[in-house]
Amino acid sequence: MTSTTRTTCPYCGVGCGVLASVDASEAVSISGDPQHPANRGRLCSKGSALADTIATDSGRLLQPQLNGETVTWDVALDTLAQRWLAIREESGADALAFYASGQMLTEDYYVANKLMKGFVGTANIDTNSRLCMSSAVAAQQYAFGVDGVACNYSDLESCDLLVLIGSNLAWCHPVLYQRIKAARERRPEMKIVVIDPRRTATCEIADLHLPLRPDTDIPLLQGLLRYLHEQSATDSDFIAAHTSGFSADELASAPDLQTLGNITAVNDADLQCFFDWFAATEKTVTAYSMGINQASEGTLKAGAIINLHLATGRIGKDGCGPFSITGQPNAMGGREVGGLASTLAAHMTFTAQNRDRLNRFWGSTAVPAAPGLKALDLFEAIERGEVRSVWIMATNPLASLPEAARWKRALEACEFVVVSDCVNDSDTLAVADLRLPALGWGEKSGTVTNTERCISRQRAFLSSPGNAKADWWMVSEVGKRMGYADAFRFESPADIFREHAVLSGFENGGQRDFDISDWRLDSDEDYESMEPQQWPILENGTSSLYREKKFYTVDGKARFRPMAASQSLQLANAAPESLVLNTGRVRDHWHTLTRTGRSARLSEHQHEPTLSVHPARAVKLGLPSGGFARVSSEHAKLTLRVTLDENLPPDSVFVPMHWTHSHSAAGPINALVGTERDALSGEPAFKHATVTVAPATSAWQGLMITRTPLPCPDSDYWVKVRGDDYWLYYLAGFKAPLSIQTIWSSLTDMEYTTALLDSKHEQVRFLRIDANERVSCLLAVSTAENFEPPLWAASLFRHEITSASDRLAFLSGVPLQGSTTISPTICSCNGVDQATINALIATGVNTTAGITAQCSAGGNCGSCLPEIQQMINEAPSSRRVAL
Ligand SMILES: Nc1nc2c(c(=O)[nH]1)N[C@H]1C(S)=C(S)[C@@H](COP(=O)(O)OP(=O)(O)OC[C@H]3O[C@@H](n4cnc5c(=O)[nH]c(N)nc54)[C@H](O)[C@@H]3O)O[C@H]1N2
Ligand SMILES: Nc1nc2c(c(=O)[nH]1)N[C@H]1C(S)=C(S)[C@@H](COP(=O)(O)OP(=O)(O)OC[C@H]3O[C@@H](n4cnc5c(=O)[nH]c(N)nc54)[C@H](O)[C@@H]3O)O[C@H]1N2
Ligand code: SF4
Ligand SMILES: [Mo]
Repeated sequence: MTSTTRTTCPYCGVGCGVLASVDASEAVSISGDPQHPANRGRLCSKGSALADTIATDSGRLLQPQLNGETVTWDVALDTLAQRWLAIREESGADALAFYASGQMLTEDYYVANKLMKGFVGTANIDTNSRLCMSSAVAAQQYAFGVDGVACNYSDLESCDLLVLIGSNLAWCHPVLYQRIKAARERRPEMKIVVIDPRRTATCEIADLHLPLRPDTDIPLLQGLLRYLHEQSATDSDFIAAHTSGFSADELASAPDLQTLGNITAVNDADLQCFFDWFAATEKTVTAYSMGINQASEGTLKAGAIINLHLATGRIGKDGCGPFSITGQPNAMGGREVGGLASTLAAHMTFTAQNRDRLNRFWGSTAVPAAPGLKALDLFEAIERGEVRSVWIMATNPLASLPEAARWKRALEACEFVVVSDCVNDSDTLAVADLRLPALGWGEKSGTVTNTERCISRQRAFLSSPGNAKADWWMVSEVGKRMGYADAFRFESPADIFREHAVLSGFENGGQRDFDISDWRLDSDEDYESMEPQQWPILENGTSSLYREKKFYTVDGKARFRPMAASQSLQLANAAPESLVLNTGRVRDHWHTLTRTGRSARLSEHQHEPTLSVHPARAVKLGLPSGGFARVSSEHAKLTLRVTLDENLPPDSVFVPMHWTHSHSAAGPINALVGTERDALSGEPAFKHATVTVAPATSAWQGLMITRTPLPCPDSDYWVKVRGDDYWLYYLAGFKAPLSIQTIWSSLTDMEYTTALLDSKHEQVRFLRIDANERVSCLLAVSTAENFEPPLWAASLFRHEITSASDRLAFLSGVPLQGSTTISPTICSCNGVDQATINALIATGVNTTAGITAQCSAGGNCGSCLPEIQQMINEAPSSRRVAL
């Protein structure tokens, strides 16, 4: 018997509906929910591979642990409650803090915010969303009086001009990207402009790509506003009737087109083309993401985008608007419950009236008067010992915060660190005093809100493993044990959601945009069967904000953000001397690898956290492709493998954010990034660290393949990669070993069975056979510079019993019969690699449809189609460097 559950993908903010089926043998299969309005059955590579990342035993945290010892839930929760009561008694409520996450469900988030702001009595609850979209929040609150996202996904399809700025939608919101691509095929007149220093996979659907110099968005956007004003392409009626703060004087000092070319390094013709399209196209959407938010002037950047839409009246109508694309699955739900230190619940801000209102609603007296500490301020307060205890939930700050190593020391010194997580090996769990095992996706129930304000159910379809519990339950239990039994008497997520919904309407009277109090969810059955639903619901059943041109400011008008304070408007015209380190995402990995790092097929797309460098810059710096580079910032030095990438500007390098200390000697990458942040939102400037790069020559390199994972290898450079039945370790050392034979013993305390010295290739190959005659570990080490890792040998691990010829093949370095050298997987759904696709391109196949027809790549979720297109475009001269 197979049972199928309708649920929602736990990854990105698109919020796709998922059908999860469990058969009699408890095997899980995943497909897209054809009825969900976000995706209509589509899924991307990460969503399609969700079943691979479900783990119930190995790697899971299954019992509460106090100082490394397993304890009962009673001991764990009593200890937490007692410690918090004692610290509050001694040092006041602000000595306590909660660090939450846009990956918590709305119900988890609601109780965490209620506990901290309502009953512990501190606003020190902030979230990893601070690192993600807090600049967009600050910009929207200023402009609209509330943090209300102005668009729906359908606007991305119905607009005539789509500007994607600071967003790599093809990899980060792939299903939205596919929807846009399909819309463009239906309406070829629709134009798409991508504004990103890198030429990303998203550019495959772009009519125009503006590869602007990093952080020159504000001059570009203000220059555009000046141009629109000069061309009389602004909407003066709209400005007069519905906005305040428009300043023509301010625009006079914005750069003109000629100056802009120098500032942004974009050629004049492309700038002119963009400006003309923008001026001429009424139905314009500007969608933005981390290239805008994660900047020292992120709030101003987002404000400059909103200004353009206010000046042209392109908001609150079909196919128009500034669209903040959120990252995490429930960043929007977190905003609704007030999970940021700078907001109260239900889209309320810190006013005396709102505080009083919340105290009365919750039956408390403790709601604080002023905002609490924003993420980085919070960790600084922990460092100073002012915050004495922190509870971290569903986020891995020791990998995701800038200057990551510094917060490791701060948390080690902190009196009482509590971490709730599903896995047992995150960088942050390593420093926790109290570890609380949380239920994960598929095991827990609740709701999430996606980027277009659509609330969907996540439903459990698996039983709870070990002693893991839901996050809302842990928080409620601590609330009860701190003496607030009445306020935390929740029996289920449905109970919590109902309270949250009632609060949204409490004394609202149209003052706050978020009001779902009339949703009919009286019984648990109503909640159980809840369909995905956007808010607000208009009379005609559709959803839209600002349709009535009503904003939530004091005078009901939207506000222009003054730009005079912007430093980047005063930028010198010359290219920066130093290199800019840009960080971001790759297609198949999610954040700090605690989930996608468990899937062999998702790990195949990119094995190592490579440093991408423009070929011209690499020549200047003396960096060979495939060799190593030492990347240094004020904060750290990391060694990374080099990849050449013509799609980068020569003055910047790119490193993916994902690899942590649990996965690589080079992790966390954030050790390099400094804590420079936006003064208004507190969001870190993750995209623009200053680094220097120098070549690093390895003395030896190796590849180890093991059946069971090893502890972190004792080697200068290592990266651990999940394979089907094995783990791969890329290894290198920068000091000459005594002999290459000594390397085996420095990496493992196991004995090898046989080894062979291949002097011709300056290589030693070691092999270990276990008691069942299976290969359990093999290692190839070489002192030669041109070491080719024998990835083909991984196929030995598929065999139950290894034959003598298999062993000989490996030892003699001759690929096994039928095995091929692994090249990076392009299509992770159908397992098609780069070499196969390049071979087809070489035979003359020059369309993505042709490639799909020949080898099925791109035939399932389609996430790889932009990359295949890129390979076709780049053939034959510049292929990506093979492993
Ligand atoms: N595969 C995958 N998808 C994800 C995630 C993931 O981990 N993996 N995470 C999710 C989350 S939480 C988020 S926040 C989103 C992020 O989604 P995105 O914001 O789309 O992704 P990023 O790669 O962080 O950065 C976007 C782009 O900003 C560009 N950029 C850098 N500096 C500048 C600049 O100065 N100006 C402009 N205009 N652009 C610049 C970068 O080159 C990069 O291509 O992705 C979500 N989706
Ligand atoms: N350099 C650089 N750094 C960045 C960024 C960047 O672009 N560049 N982007 C930033 C952005 S936008 C974001 S959103 C952050 C993301 O950074 P994080 O949120 O720190 O990264 P995740 O790996 O998603 O961490 C989530 C943790 O929660 C655990 N978890 C999963 N499900 C549950 C659950 O149901 N309950 C509990 N209790 N735990 C659970 C996971 O195992 C994991 O340890 O990174 C930020 N850091
Ligand atoms: S686009 Fe992909 S990661 Fe995002 S919600 Fe949909 S399936 Fe999940
Ligand atoms: Mo994010």
